[in-house]
Amino acid sequence: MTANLLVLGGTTEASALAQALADRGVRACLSYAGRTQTPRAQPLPIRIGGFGGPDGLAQYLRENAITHLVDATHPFAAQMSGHAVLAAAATNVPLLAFERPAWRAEPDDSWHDVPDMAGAVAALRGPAERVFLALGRMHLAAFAAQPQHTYLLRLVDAPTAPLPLPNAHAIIARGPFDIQGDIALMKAHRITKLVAKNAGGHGAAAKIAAARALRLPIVMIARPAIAPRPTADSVDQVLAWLGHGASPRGV
Ligand code: 3Y8
Ligand code: NAP
Repeated sequence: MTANLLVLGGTTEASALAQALADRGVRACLSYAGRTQTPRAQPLPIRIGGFGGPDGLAQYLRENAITHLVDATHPFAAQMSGHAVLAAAATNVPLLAFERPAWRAEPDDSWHDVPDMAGAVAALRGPAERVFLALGRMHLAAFAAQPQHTYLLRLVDAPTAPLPLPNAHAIIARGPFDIQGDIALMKAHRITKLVAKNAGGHGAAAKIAAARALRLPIVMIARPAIAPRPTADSVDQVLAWLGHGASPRGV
């Protein structure tokens, strides 16, 4: 059977997989939700936009004769991942989640682990600080419950509406980021605390290493639970699952 993949993308891992699949001439399409204005150019055909829930995804799989579904979305894209489990089961299309391991605190780190976004908001109770809220755009409004802080925000696209936080400065930047750049950024803004999702991977890790270098405390948001599914944590494991040898680029 000739493979015909649908890769749910939006991460560094998805981009690395897309390159490996293109290098091997594997027929595949990379899917984006349409959260950003100009997603990174890819070496595979892309599609942009939701499917219309799990049934919509199942219909897409059938109509496009998809043979394999790879969920390479971000660990916090829990709804998409849940829909992928349901649609794969409904259509008997094999599913593999390509996900990166969570970050782990090192001995001298000062992490305040919280279970979810509400926990992160609660963790910011207390006197005014200078907080680097490196969560993107979608969850900013929740932090209006802690207006006493001065916030540094990093967004992929320029905001189209006023920011929901009274004292906030937004920089517009798309990762992956680098440690020296994030150290300089946090120093320039006299950051005293970082709030981050436990995204894992390399593309968002710079700020964690930068906070470590500056000995700053981190409010670390744990990943949401996702229904059980087979997982891989490297491009080569995905290629092996597809019946291909290791990628020629060793990615
Ligand atoms: C639309 C696709 C690639 C993928 C690159 C990774 C790395 C750089 C770091 C910080 C944290 C954050 C955010 C982040 C990173 C990678 C990866 C990653 C974090 C793009 C992209 C899409 C998105 C969506 C966007 C969210 C936001 C989250 C910014 C493309 C660039 C904070 C997550 O404005 C918005 O609506 C943005 C929304 C979901 C989280 C949020 O709640 O706001 N990602 N990010 C995907 C789609 O449409 O399907 O534009 O090219 C992809 C990447 N962002 O190919 O190299 O793999 O994680 N993305 C977090 O991790 O906390 C930034 O500033 O340090
Ligand atoms: P989510 O909350 O899990 O999904 C919400 C809805 O968005 C899904 O039900 C689906 O709509 C649509 N969707 C999500 N990902 C999609 C994809 N790759 N292709 C097509 N439709 C998709 O997702 P999210 O957290 O908003 O993340 C959206 C995208 O940003 C994903 O590609 C993810 O990998 C990327 N991303 C997210 C984060 C983050 O922090 N959440 C970080 C980096 C990158 P329907 O129900 O209509 O199908």
